[in-house]
Amino acid sequence: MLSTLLQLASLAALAHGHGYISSPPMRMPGNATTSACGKSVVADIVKDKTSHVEGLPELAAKDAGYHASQCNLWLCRGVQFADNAANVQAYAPGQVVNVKIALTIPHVGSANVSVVDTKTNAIVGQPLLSWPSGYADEKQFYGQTLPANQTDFNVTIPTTLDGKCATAGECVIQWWWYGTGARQTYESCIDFTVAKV
Ligand SMILES: *[C@@H]1O[C@H](CO)[C@@H](O)[C@H](O)[C@H]1NC(C)=O
Ligand SMILES: *[C@@H]1O[C@H](CO)[C@@H](O)[C@H](O)[C@H]1NC(C)=O
Ligand SMILES: *[C@@H]1O[C@H](CO)[C@@H](O)[C@H](O)[C@H]1NC(C)=O
Ligand SMILES: *[C@@H]1O[C@H](CO)[C@@H](O)[C@H](O)[C@H]1NC(C)=O
Ligand SMILES: [Cu+2]
Repeated sequence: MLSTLLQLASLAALAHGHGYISSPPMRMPGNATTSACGKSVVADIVKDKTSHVEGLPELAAKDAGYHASQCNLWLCRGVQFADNAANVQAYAPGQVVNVKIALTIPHVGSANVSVVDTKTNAIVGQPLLSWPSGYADEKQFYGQTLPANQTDFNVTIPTTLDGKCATAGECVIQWWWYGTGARQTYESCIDFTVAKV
């Protein structure tokens, strides 16, 4: 009985997916994230790469491998740069970059795509794209009328960075989505550099 319940619970957890950046390659956890955030957080994201942030802090707190000073779950779900160092995108100021989102379960809310300073977790300048409301609306999603530009869009690399984000790991492009009714946050990150011109 208990094992059946556990199986059902894990199936539900697997099915409860939401969204992630499918292109360019997003940060996925590896050993550096295990060292910073602990095994439980890594297992959660590996099991479901669309998973939300809420729930992770509680999971992490119970894990001896979690180091709050090194693991900010509210930036890229805590996934560390070192685990994605092989996938750093080199962009030029003004370059148009296509981004694709795998959206598996909708929750209407707000979203933005932003350059984020990884030291401060602050958006650099203005969001590259922003949906103040109406993102991932259930009615549109299940009615197959979700605007294509919510999951396949272009962002333009700012021309005003002036040397900021020149070093790999300094900045990420983060897709951030908050489902208002579900009270769930999704974060997915692209590592990139922009050379100073
Ligand atoms: C990650 O850690 C595991 C277990 O400690 C080890 O076997 C593996 O070689 C490590 N991988 C990398 C890429 O360092
Ligand atoms: C944009 O994303 C950030 C996370 O990077 C979040 O804190 C902020 O509330 C979002 N703003 C809007 C208007 O969606
Ligand atoms: C996205 O597409 C919708 C129509 O599906 C359009 O109304 C809207 O202006 C587009 N938004 C952007 C930012 O291009
Ligand atoms: C993105 O930009 C490319 C090149 O400018 C263009 O061909 C493509 O249609 C754009 N995609 C979207 C979703 O706007
Ligand atoms: Cu949900």
